[in-house]
Amino acid sequence: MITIALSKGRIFQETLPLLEAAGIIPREDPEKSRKLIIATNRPDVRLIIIRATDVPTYVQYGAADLGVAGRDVLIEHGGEGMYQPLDLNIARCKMMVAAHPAFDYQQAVRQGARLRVATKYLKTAREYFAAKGVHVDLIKLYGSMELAPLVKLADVIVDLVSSGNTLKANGLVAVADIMDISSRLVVNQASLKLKRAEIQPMLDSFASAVAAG
Ligand code: PRT
Ligand code: MG
Repeated sequence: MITIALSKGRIFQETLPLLEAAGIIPREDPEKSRKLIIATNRPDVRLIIIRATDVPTYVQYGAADLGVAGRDVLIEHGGEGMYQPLDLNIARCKMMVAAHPAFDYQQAVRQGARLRVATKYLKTAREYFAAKGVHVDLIKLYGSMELAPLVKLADVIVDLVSSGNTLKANGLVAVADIMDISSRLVVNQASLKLKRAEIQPMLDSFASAVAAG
């Protein structure tokens, strides 16, 4: 049995065509079903539906053989115990620093001010500001980061931006670009050794489907 870990929403939606290219069709739509284990047309392949941030954990411990996770999530997790053989080029967005327009970020950085940064992405934020020599106090949040500068919890946030609508709706502006984000295929290291005969053809199908755009 091959177990593939996916999260609902954009990752599931954008992984579907890649699964199909590998001849894997889910029996149910996880957006409608409450089942956490979803069978496929292939008796030897099943999907598990978990939170996006939990995907690396299931793959690390071999509870899932394969998974799909954002670069943001993989950086925060650390990526131990898994290979990342393929950038699937899906669920694309940017990791950015954003602030209220009344806060002069560039000037604060030039003056060596200590910045209060609210984010879900502590590791990414810590490394980014350390590399720039900017001193920060990091404030961990679990969501709705855009609120933090509005109520003066933080000077800036580090968050993902795709359309930019969320920043705009909350009157914030992007002030720096940290990195491009997309989702990658992750594979448990032991699974690749022990189940290579089943897994390698899937990797090849995913790779050609990604290359075909
Ligand atoms: O939503 P939930 O709390 O269940 O979990 P999650 O946010 O971890 O999962 P999900 O499915 O929302 O995101 C899964 C992966 O999609 C992330 O790990 C990213 O790699 C990728 N991705 C791509 C995004 C976005 N685009 C994105 N725009 N993840 C989140 N967002 C959020 C962003 O945090 C911000 O709140 O959408 C908002 C901004 O979107 P725009 O379009 O208004 O700019
Ligand atoms: Mg989300």
